[in-house]
Order: sequence, then C-alpha cells, then structure tokens
Amino acid sequence: MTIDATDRRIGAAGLVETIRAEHEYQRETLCLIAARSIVHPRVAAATQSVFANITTEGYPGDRYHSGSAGADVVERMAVDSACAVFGAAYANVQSHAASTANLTVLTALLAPGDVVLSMDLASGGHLTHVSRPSVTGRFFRGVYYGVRADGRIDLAEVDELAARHRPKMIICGGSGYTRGIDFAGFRRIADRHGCVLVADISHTAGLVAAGLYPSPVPHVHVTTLCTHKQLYGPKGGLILSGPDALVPPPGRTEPLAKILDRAVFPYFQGSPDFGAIAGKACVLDWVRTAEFHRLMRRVRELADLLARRLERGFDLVSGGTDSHMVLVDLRSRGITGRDAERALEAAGILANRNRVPGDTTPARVAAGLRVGTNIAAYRGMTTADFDRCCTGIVDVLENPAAVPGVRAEIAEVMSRYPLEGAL
Ligand code: DSN
Repeated sequence: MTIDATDRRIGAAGLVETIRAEHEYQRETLCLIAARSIVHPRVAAATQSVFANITTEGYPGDRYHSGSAGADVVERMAVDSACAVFGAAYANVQSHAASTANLTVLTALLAPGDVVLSMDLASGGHLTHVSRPSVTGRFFRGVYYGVRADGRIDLAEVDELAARHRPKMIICGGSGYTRGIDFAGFRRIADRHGCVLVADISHTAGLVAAGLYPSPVPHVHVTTLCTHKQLYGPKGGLILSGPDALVPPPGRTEPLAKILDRAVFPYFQGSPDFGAIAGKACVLDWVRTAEFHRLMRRVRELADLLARRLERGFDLVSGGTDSHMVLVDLRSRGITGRDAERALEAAGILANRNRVPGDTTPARVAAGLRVGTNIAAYRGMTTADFDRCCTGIVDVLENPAAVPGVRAEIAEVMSRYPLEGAL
C-alpha cells in the first residue's frame, strides 16, 4: 500500500478512505520509530468517550464550569494511577504533551534568561530542553553537556559545567540516549550547586514503570513524560514529583506541588483535554498489570537482539542499549541518516534519522539512524521473524538494490501480525 501524499481531496469519503489506507500501510509496515507506540484499543475508546465533550478549567473540586463531577472523578483516577505507577507523591495529568510539560516546568521554576544545563541535541538531548531552535532556548540560556567517547554521560563533566556556569536548573533524559542514567548522581550534583533537577523520561516511561530502567522519581525534583511514546496511551503529558513535591524547591518559599499546579493552570493552559485524561487513566491502569510488564521485557529483548545484529557491520553509539532503542552511527559507512531512513522506508521499514555525538551535519540530514522496538514487541513479533527483519535492515543499508526483495519479505512477515485500531 502506498499513500499519495499530494492528494488534496476534502470530505468524509476521502477521509474514510485515507484512514483505511493508513491502517493498511501501518499493518504491512515494520515500524521501528523509537518515539512511537500503538494506542491500546481500550485506551482509544476512553479517549474518544464523552469525556472528549467536556471543557472546564481548574482542578477536581475547584472548577470554573458546572457539571464537572465526572471530570473530577476521571482526573483524580488518572492522578492516583500516575502516582501509584511511578511511586510519585504528586502528579499533574493536564499537560497536552511532554513538550508543553517541559515548557510549563521551565517557566514555573525559572525567570527569563536563567541558565539551564542540559544534554546537547547531538548527544541525545531533546529540543525542549533549552536547545537553540526551540522557544525554550530563546527564553533561557542553555549550556550543554555531552557524552564521553564511549557514548555515556560523564557526571564529572556535568559537575564541572555546573560549577562554571551556575545553572538554576539541570535537565537529564532525552530522546536519543540509549543507556541508563544515574539519577542519584545527577541529584548530588544539583544539590551541590543549589539547582533544581528535572528528568524527562518520555522515551523510557514504560521501562521505568516496569522496573526495567532506573526511575528518576525518588531522586529528581520534577519528572516529565508523555503518554504516547512508550505507554501506548493518548497524546499527552504528565508532570510528576517524588518527596520534593511537598517542600519548596531551591530559591522558593512555596511547596513544589503548588507551584507546578499553578503553572499548568492558569499560567500555561486553559481547559485540558478530558478525553486524553480519560485515556491516561485507562492506560495507567493497564501499565500496572503483569501483561504490560511482559510487554516491556519483550521490548528490551528485541532491542538487545537488534543491537547484536546491527553491531556486526555498524558502529552503535555506546556499543549497545539499556532501553528500547539503538542509535547507529553511519559515518564510517559513507551514508547519511536521511539516506538510510529513505532506503528503509522504501523497503517498508520505518526508522528515523538522528544526530549522533560529535555530529556536524544538520538535523535534517543527520549522521545516525535511531531504531526502536515498542511497536514490534506490541504486535507480538517472534524472535525468528524479528531476526529476519534485522537481516532486511542490514541488507538495505549495505546494498540499495536489495530494497524490492526486502520490501516483499517485510510485507509477508507483517501480514501475519494484526494491527488494532479504529477503521
Ligand atoms: N521527541 C521526538 C522524538 O523523539 O522523535 C518526537 O516527539
């Protein structure tokens, strides 16, 4: 199935046809985009429920519109589940995405022009962590730590940069860092320099929930995440805090929880999306089950298999992975991330270009390729089939002439794995 991206029709019939075509495309495609998952059908139903009809502002028990009792119940449910899943003392479930959650936290805790120390984009940081192309980089002054030659964070470098630049905030976590993070070590540095510590676990939230990746919640002041990358939930963000929620953060007099609630509403947002909040309540309930924990173990198994297969011919940043994703450094192979992404797409395999440590190419080109296993695990791929697909990836990257054969093979393999989702 191919979709004509230049199709400009409008109207219901065209839309229905496009949804069907997209479903067919996703069904027959191997999606290894590390930032994606599949919305669980129960979650999709909750998200599209009558809660999507509600517009109201404020928090449970303190709304600005009548008839909001159901909204109060569903929001409290999502908050309590978020706290239970992540061992948090505080959760705010109203953010529309992790990007807005990050901007909310930055504006809640800093003044314009304050210095923030975060991971640089090429080493795996995120756009909204005060990177230069983002609004966050315009309002705050970013200084950046990278990774060592072995692809790992160097806490001595973080400490040294904090001593030199006196940041008000340190951010850890990102979208291209494949290894575990020493959140307790980051906290020691933050405390030494009197700054607030924020962790963004958008990419690893499912592994954190299943105890397969370190949790920042006991260690950092604020944790942000989204519910659509590794929680198989609706598009949306969460803001969490552990023991620090009940006390003032550095330089403030009010408890952190109060500052964060006020920052989400009324400072940053009006009415939240109650359909999404119902979806968050639903997915956070599922995340606590043995079924979800099994799924996360499978995500890790497939990521390790992917790393073992790709390391035979390619350089992997950090030499492997502790998460769901593998970052391939293509510089020694003479192809760019963009070329690799396009060749794989032609073969029915979706992955995305990503910059790698020390990358001098623009983000649109990038010298690396990021590959992740959330969707392959969710669709129940067997080890044998996933291994065949890994062979296909290697074949395409080594020889563009392999594309038609690999495309046919991927379509055959994926036809045996159903794809849930509304038609
Ligand atoms: N954060 C981007 C990524 O990791 O691809 C998408 O939101």
